Amino acid sequence: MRDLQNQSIPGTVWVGLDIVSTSGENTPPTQPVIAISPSQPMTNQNLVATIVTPSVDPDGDTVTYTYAWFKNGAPAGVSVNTVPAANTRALEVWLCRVTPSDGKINGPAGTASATIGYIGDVNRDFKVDRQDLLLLSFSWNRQAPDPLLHPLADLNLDGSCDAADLTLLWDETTHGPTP
Ligand SMILES: [Ca+2]
Ligand SMILES: [Ca+2]
Repeated sequence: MRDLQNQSIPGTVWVGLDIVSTSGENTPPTQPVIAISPSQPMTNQNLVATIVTPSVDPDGDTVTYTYAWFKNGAPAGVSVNTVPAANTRALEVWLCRVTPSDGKINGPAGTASATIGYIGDVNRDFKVDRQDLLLLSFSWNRQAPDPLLHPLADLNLDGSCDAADLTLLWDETTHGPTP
């Protein structure tokens, strides 16, 4: 050990000294809890990753997040919180990984995933059939925020279940399953 003039300090001086490190004390932020909205997306809906429970940094540092999306397990090249509906196809599994950072070190990432469903698949069994039409009839002529309006029965996302949704369903089924 040396003093400020770079002279060696005799061991008798520093024996018993407490050495306090001023580096390496940083603690990473905690793992965030992530959700994808909507949780049961149709092919005409954007995917939005939301932070349900933010990361906490024990040192009080400001936490920033980086987003990485994966489609069927492969990097999708999306690094923001939203995936446009045009990028998604039915049956794809999309996962968002959100990594917190305090500017110096990353904390553990939080993830959420959602499977893309067909327009008109109200019961979410990845087929569009008469069972879905029956469920759609229960929501017929209902408007948000009516709790009996099934969110997957509002096919065109305009807040109600009516003839416009049937028209969209007709288009989807006559042109084949929703891509
Ligand atoms: Ca179905
Ligand atoms: Ca509608």
